[in-house]
Amino acid sequence: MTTVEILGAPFSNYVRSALMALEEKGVPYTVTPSRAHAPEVNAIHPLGKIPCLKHGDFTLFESAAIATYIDRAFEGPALFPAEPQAAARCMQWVSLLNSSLVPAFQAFAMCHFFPMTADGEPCPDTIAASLPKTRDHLQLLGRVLGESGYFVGGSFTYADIAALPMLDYLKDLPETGTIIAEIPALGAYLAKHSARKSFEATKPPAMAELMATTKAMAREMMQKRVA
Ligand SMILES: N[C@@H](CCC(=O)N[C@@H](CS)C(=O)NCC(=O)O)C(=O)O
Repeated sequence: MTTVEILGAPFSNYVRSALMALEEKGVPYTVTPSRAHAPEVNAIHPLGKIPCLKHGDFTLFESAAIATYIDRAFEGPALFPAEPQAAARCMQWVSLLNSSLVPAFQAFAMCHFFPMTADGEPCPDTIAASLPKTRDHLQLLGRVLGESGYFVGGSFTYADIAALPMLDYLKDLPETGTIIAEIPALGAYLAKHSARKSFEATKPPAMAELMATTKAMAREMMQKRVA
C-alpha cells in the first residue's frame, strides 16, 4: 500500500499528535503542509480542519480517529491499551482533553498566536477571562499525572500523545507558563516525556519563529475581512 500522508500545518498540536502516533508506531509517512480550509483539506474534512490522513484511497480526519487507524493498521507498540478498562480510561482522558481543556484555553492561545487586534498584541481581557478555567484544568491534570506520570496506569498511551503537544505550547506561553511552573507534577510530566523520540522528531518551530508565522497569518485574515 502507499505511504501514509498527513495533511496539516505541523505547528498544530493536533497535527503533532497524529505525527507522534506515526513516530511511536515506526510507520513511514509524508507531511503535506496544508493550512486549515485549504482545498485539499476541504476535500477530506467537511469542516476544513487539520489534520487529515490519506492512505491510498482511504481518507480520514480527527486526530484521535487517525491515531486509532494507525494503531490498528500497522505493527508496532500499541497506542491504545487492549484491556477494556484501560482502553476506556485512555479514551476518557482524550475526550476530556478535547471537550474541556481545549475550550478552556482556546481563546487564550488564539489571542497569543492569532491576535486579531489593530496593534497585533494579545487582548488582555480575553487572557484574563480564559485564565481561571485554564488554571483549573491544568491543576486537574497535575493531580491526575502526579502519581505515575501517565494518564493510564504506568503506560504511555494515546492520551499522553494527545496531551503533550498541548502542554508543550502552554508551558511556553507567558501566563500558562507561570501556572505550569507552579504545578510541579506537570513540569515533571513534561520533563519525563520530552526526551521521547516521537516528541523530539515532531517539535514545532521555536516559539518566536512560530509566532511570526501565525501573526502574519492573522494580519492576512484581518486584511481579507476588510477587503
Ligand atoms: N477535534 C479535531 C480538532 C482539529 C482542529 O481544531 N484543528 C485546528 C488546527 S489546530 C483547525 O483546523 N482549525 C481550523 C478551524 O477550526 O476552522 C482533531 O482532533 O483533529
